[in-house]
This record gives sequence, C-alpha cells and structure tokens, in this order.
Amino acid sequence: MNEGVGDLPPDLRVKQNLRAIEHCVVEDTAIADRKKERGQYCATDMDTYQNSSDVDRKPSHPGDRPIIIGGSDSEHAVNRQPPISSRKQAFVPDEKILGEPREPEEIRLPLDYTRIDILLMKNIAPAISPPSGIGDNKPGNQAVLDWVHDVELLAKPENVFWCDGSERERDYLLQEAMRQNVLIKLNEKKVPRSYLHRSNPNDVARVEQFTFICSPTKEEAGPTNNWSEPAETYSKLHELLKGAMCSRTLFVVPYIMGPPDSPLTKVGFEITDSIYVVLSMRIMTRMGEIAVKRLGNDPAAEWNRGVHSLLDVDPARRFICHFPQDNTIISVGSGYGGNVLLSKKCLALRIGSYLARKQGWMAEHMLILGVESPEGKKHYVAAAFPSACGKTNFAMLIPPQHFAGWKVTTVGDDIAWMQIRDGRLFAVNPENGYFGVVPGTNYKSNPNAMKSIEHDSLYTNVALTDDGDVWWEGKDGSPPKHAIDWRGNDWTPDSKEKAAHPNSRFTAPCRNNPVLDPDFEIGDGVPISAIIFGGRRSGTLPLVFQSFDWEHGVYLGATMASETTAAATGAVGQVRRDPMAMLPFCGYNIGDYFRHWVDTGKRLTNPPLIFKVNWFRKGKSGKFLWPGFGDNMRVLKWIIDRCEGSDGALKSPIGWLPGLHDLDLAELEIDHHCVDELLEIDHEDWKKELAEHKKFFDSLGGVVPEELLKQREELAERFKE
Ligand code: OXD
Ligand code: MN
Repeated sequence: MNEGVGDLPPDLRVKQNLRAIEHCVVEDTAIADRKKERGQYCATDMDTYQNSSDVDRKPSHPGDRPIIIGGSDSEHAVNRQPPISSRKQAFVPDEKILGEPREPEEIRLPLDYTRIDILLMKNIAPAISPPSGIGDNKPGNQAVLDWVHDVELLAKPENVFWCDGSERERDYLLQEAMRQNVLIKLNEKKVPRSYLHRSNPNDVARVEQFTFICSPTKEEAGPTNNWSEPAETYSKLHELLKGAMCSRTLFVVPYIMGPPDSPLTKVGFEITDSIYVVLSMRIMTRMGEIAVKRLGNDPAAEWNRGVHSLLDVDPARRFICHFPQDNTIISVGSGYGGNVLLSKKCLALRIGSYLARKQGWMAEHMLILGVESPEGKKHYVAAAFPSACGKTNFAMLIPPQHFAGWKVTTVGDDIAWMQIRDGRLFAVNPENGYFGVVPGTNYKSNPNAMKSIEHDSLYTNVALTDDGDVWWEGKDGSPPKHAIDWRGNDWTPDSKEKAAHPNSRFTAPCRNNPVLDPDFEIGDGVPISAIIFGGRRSGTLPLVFQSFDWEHGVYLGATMASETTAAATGAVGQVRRDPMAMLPFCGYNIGDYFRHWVDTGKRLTNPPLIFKVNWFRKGKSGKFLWPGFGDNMRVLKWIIDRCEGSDGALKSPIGWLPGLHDLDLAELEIDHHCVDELLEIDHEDWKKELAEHKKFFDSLGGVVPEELLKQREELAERFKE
C-alpha cells in the first residue's frame, strides 16, 4: 500500500497534492544538506532545490515547448555531455563476482552473505565513473541528443552514460551495481550469473492510482483512466525532476520492442537514474546498438521518449504519466519494475494501444503460445488474463502424460502486438524477457519457468538464504531454517511475515525458456487461431465456453472480470471488471478501444475463434474444482479441436460449451460432479452477472459501442428462451 497517500488518484492540479510535493522538496533540501556533508554537494543544485519549492509557478520553459519532449529546435545540438569526472584505466571484470569461475569444483561463496551491506540494500546510488570506452557511445540522431540534453539540464546528473548493450558494459554495470549494494550476487553454484535486488518496502507493485494518461482532453483518456492535463503535468513533473539526478548518473537506454525485423517493432529510449532499471531493461528488451541503428539519423523518425527518476522513492510523489500524443512517458518516485521498466506496461501497452488504434493494429495484454499435435499440426493462441492469474504458467504449460506427443511452446507470456495480414491476425511478442511473479513457482507448477530462472536472472524482493540462494513461499523443498526476508530482516519458518513479497518477481531472458517457440522472433508474427479471455472467478463463469462470433467474443472480453491480486497495490480478492485485462493498460478511451476491437473484426476474413476460460471456479466446499496448470491442456485441446472444425459443443445462452465427452479427461482424477459444476450455468447467478454487465457499461458513461449493448440484450434474451 502507498502509506499515507490514500487510494484516490491525486489530481496533479490540486493544491493538497502539491503540498505533499512541496513537503518532499523541503526534505530534498535536507538530503542536499547531507550530501554537502558527504562532499557530494554541487552549488547549482541547491538553487534548484530552493526554487522547486514554488511548484505552482510557471515552468521555466515555455509551456508550448515542454522540455521533456525535446525537439529539433534545441539550442544544444552539439555534444554537451559533462566530463565524466574520473575516466579510469580500461575496465577489467572482477572474475570473483562476475563471469563463470573456471573450475566449478573450487567455487567459494562469492560473497559473505552475513555482511551488513547485504542487509542494507539500496535503490538510490551515487554516480558511477566509467572508464573510457564504456558509457560514451552516443547515438547520431539529433532529436535524441537534444532530448537527452534537455533532461540533463533539468535533472542535473553528475554524468551521462550512453548504453550500447555490449557485454563489456553489462559486466561493468553489474560490478558497479554490486559495489553500490543495488544488487547482491547470488551463489554462483546455485544460480549462476544471477542477482537479487530489493525495492523499497513502500514500492513493491504497480501503482494504478498514480498512473495517468495525459491526453489533451479528459474524454480522450476516457472513464477508466486517471487523466491529467498535459501542459500542467509536464510542468509539475519538471519541478519534480529539477536537480533530481544531482550526484547520480543519468543512463540513456536505447531499446526496441518487437523482433528485429518486424514492421511492428518500435524504438524507445529510456532515461533513468537507476542501474537496476538499466540491467533489467537489458533482459526485458533488445537493448543498445540495435535500437540506435534501427532509429537511424532521421530526426523526424518515430520513437518513444521515456524519463524515469527514482527521486527519493517517496509514495507521496510517485507518478507514472503517459503522453500518448507525444509518445512520451515520465515516471518518477518508484524503483519497482512495472512502474519503471518503461518498455513494458507503459510503452508496449498504454502508449502501444494508442498507437495501435491510430495505425490499425492491436496492442494487447496477452500471452501467445503454440500448440502442436503429435501429427505436427500447429496452432497459435493468444490469451488475455488479468495480472497474476497464471499467464506465465499457461504460456509455458507442460501437457499431462496422457497428451504424449503434444507440444506447447511460448511466443510471449504477457504482451501481444497483432496486425492483420491476408484477413488473419498475426502476433509478435514485443518483449525479450519475462517479468514474472515468483511465489508459487516451483518444478510442479511451472518447470519451464523454474528452468528459465535457474541462471542469468534478476530476482526482486525474494528471500536470500544463508548460502546465497533465493527462496520464496511455494518453492520446492522445505523452507530454509534461516533467511533474510524481502525487507532485509532475519526470517525463520516461525516468522509471521512472508519471506518473499507476494508480488516478488523474476526477470529472465526469453532465451532461457526451454520451450521457447522457434518462431519467437519471426518478424511477420505467428497466425492466431484462437483468442482466450480468462479471469479469476470463484463462481458463475464455467471452465470454458466459446463465443458465437467475433462481436459476441468482443463482448466476452469487454465484460471480463477477475478477483484482484497482489500485482497492483490495493485490496486483494475483490471482483473488478477488467475488459480484455486492459483496464490498467489501455492508453485511451475504453469506448474507442471497444470500437477498435469491433472494427478490427470487420477487417478480418478469417478471424480467430474467441473463448472464455475460468481455471478458478470453486465448488460448494470452497475448494477449486479444476486442477489447473498442465491439465489446462485438456481445455486447450478442446479449443484447438474447435479451431479444427470439431462440432463437439453444446449451444447454451452464453455460448458454445463442451459437452461432458468433448473434454478429454482421461487419466484425470476428477469427480464427475466437479465437471458438472465446472460447466454449470446457474440462471440466478447469470441474472446477477448480466446486471453487473449493465452496471459496468453504464458506469462508462455512454461510451460503449452499440454493437456491445446489443450483445447484452441478446444475451438477456437467450436466457428467456
Ligand atoms: C505484470 C502485470 O506484471 O500484469 O505483467 O501486472
Ligand atoms: Mn501483465
């Protein structure tokens, strides 16, 4: 929870919220004083801190030219990178803590895991001073140079580090991150080349209440987004960013989202003062030179500008702001993944969905998986589930023994970008890594995820064992007798606190996944045969059903709901409507988003079939009725059969349901009553559900397309038949 802030979205124009900001500015002055004591003080920044207490005054830059956006008119076109103070001799990686030791038998623990600095892990770290040849590879695009220079003038970093994505750079940054206690190197023997990071305990999840869509009008952001007026928001953020990187390094991270040769691929640049963000972006995206090359030197080329600063990691001034019309993101005050890896939720979904509508494609919160039959027939499926509903598990599913010869392969576990070709939808995964929820992951629930995180991974907010391994609730084997928990405190199995935060995460390269689809990087994308919408519902929704057609399928997506989880701050376990699992991620008016879905269907001559699933239905006893995990293959098989033209389905008011014998339940120990309950449609429950659909649509204030309102009426009618 965001302590002391409350749950309502702060309106950045409202005075009280600014007072919180002012308060922090005063604190900043205190921080600056402390820096002075430590000899880190730079005179010009003191002025900045003092001036920034007047947060309501006019921005120093003209409002019509927000400096975060930069632009070709900048007067600072030439190289103005401040001298990197101490350019040292060539960097030689420290073998003890980096690469693989040559003689594995002789490995000693790389670090002393009882050391005090292991307990006190940091987010904010002082500037680093790279040797020449590292951090000085500037791109040639003038628009990028101008923008970075503008942010530099504002945030006043000690120096600028231009990332190129090289291995030498990685080794150097890892070494610095460890030296600064931002990362802890894990036991090389147990989790090779892997590291632990702890975010601030006030900063452990996405903050939807502080996430804003800053489109010119509130209407463009729509009824489901927090909106803030762009010019005012820029100026408020500028005030927050003034001097924010004083005595820190400003990293410039160039990256692409999408396979290198895809027409859908987008270029982004993220400025950040967090070395953890840089190292995470290396895993999550294709980062460095590849992006610089793809952008080229055309100053008018399309690219996303992302600015991130930790500030002082205070929830009172934590804002994740998107300016879709400017292709710009500014995120301040957080160091936690979903808020700061700007490539992911911010670009690939919020800005991405806006661009997708404008440019005629789709950016969706969906996994993409391949299913291949023993005969070699292959289908691809995209599936939308709200956060922490087992998407990564589904994307890496291992079919049960009974399905010997069937193969499931992963294209993506979180985001799908889809375009129309030859009347069909083709999907690419824009990401290059997984940022998955750790607790509950084990060799039984998701062996492929476990293999993906066995090496070359970053862990955030899990527990550290005394022998330098990681641990979390639900990991295989018995709990350690002693560990350091995610907050850095001693932990034993008797502790009341959890060892790992429920939203602790792994960051692992897709390449680690043993079932990575061979077409993972295919630029044209993979053809989508079926779209699945899912959610966590303990009642009402059957295990699986199929829509009658595209528009009915869009209705199923638009009325999706799920019980909330720990992936976002706020109460856990409440049913909330989450259309297409995009409620927190749609970067524009949800009504226009629904319209885009309906219209896309009209352009498809061979549309994917649409299904809804619910792995989480509970029986009267309160227990889950369906085993889930690998056994979800049984549901997937029915879906694939339907794509292949099977007529094994029964018509019901809500759509096509599998008959009892249409689901392959062989070798599954499940009571037939459970299956009946799983597929049951309770008319009373559905009456309530329909009323909830209406309530939800009404709450959107008249933006829902006619086609979907009609779908609701038709559904109600079918219940009367
Ligand atoms: C995620 C989320 O992290 O959806 O993927 O919250
Ligand atoms: Mn997600």
